[in-house]
Amino acid sequence: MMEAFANRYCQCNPGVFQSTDTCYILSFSVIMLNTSLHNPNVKDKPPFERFVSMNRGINDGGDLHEALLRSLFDSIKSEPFSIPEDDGNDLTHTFFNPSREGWLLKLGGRVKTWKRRWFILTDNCLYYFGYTTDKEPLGIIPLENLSIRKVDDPKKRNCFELFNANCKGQKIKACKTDGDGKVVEGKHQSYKISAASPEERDLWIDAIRTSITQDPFYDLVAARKKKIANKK
Ligand code: 4IP
Repeated sequence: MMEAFANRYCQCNPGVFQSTDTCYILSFSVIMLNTSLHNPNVKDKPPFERFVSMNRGINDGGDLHEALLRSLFDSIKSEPFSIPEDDGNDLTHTFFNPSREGWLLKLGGRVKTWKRRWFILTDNCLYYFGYTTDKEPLGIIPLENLSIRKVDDPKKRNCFELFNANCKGQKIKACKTDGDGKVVEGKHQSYKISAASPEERDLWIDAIRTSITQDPFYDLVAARKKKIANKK
């Protein structure tokens, strides 16, 4: 991780260090400084001069600017590293490295309005957001037991549709955030979605098709529910 961090840091900040090794060593030295300054078991708190001498010659034989070391030292001294608590609500990891992501237009469930949404396909689910920077999705569509096909629409081009092939007329299992910020069940019997081009539509269809999983139990239960409803 430290090596990856050093490589990426140097890529994004060219000219700060002579080599990625410098960044790598300094990063370790900063972690050690954090421990020395803030761990109550360490009695001998290093002064700035010791931090400077620890890092002597690490810039390909040369020294780093004292101003840089000073700002690191002061920053860590005034505030130790803190690792954010995982409260189970942080979805950042979920959306890291998705199978596919991009802008699409989605047709509403009951009110048939087209909305431009940022879609992320990952872990057999399709998520949609208002903006690329949103942390929480507006809606989540688990793809289990759904089907996908190309469809035409009089108003929008390059459409495809997610639907329940075996349980026609039933709502798709999905959730969305309503106007008050509450999470509620989705109301769609199908999701009609429009892509910017036929190529994009086909790429989305292929990616979603690959992500769709089939659970036979789900269909059995749905069929039994339908039978009971018909009897009633
Ligand atoms: C809304 O129309 C939006 O299209 C919603 O999309 C959609 O919810 C609603 O469907 C639809 O009524 P208005 O904004 O014009 O009221 P979004 O949530 O992306 O804003 P979905 O379920 O598609 O997210 P219903 O089924 O809740 O009415």
